[in-house]
Amino acid sequence: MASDRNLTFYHAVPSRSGTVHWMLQELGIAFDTKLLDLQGGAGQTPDYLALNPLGKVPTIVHGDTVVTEAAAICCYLADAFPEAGLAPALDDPIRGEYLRWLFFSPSTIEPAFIDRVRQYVAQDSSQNSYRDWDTLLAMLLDVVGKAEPWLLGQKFTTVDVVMGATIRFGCMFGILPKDPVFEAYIARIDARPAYQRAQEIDAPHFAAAMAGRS
Ligand SMILES: N[C@@H](CCC(=O)N[C@@H](CS)C(=O)NCC(=O)O)C(=O)O
Repeated sequence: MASDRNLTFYHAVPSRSGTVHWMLQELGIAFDTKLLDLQGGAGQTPDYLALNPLGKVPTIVHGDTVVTEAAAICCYLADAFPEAGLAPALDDPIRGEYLRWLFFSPSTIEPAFIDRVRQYVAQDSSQNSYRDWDTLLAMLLDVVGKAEPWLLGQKFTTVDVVMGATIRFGCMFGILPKDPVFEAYIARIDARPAYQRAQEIDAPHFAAAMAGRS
């Protein structure tokens, strides 16, 4: 396993990299943050594009390994730092369920959110990775409703970071309904010290970004 001393996190506030920041705080490891001014073009420099050709955040560089895509980064970090216990072992039968929900968030929920915001409804639901909105929503309410208290059971895992951040985002922006099932799960996330730490560290950057927008 590579050392945690050589971990650089490319971040911008507010953005999806907040999910990775929360994950890093859950791991409790040392890392360097490079805060990018995306509006100022910091994502489009040749050096950054060599790491992330889309010029987006998040990206991490861990030793010689570069990882982009928020869910992939969280999955990588959980395996790279197993002592934090955020990923089931490779031979644990629950690993299938674990990977399923890690991928479900970016590949199934996020496209549904985008279609919903754009008010796009496909004529043929087989074209959608998420089937259709009502089916997806019922599925999310079912899986989050069964969390006891976390999505894979008693133990908090990376699935709660990735799915939790997505569900939180969906509720915050009114894409998901204000359902008590979602609200109770988000309240459990908000109570986590690691989540609060990430929020506190990002708060001044958030305030500066908001001031710049007004
Ligand atoms: N699929 C990527 C999406 C990353 C993404 O869209 N990042 C946005 C912030 S939320 C970004 O960097 N936007 C700046 C830009 O496009 O210039 C992931 O999940 O990490």
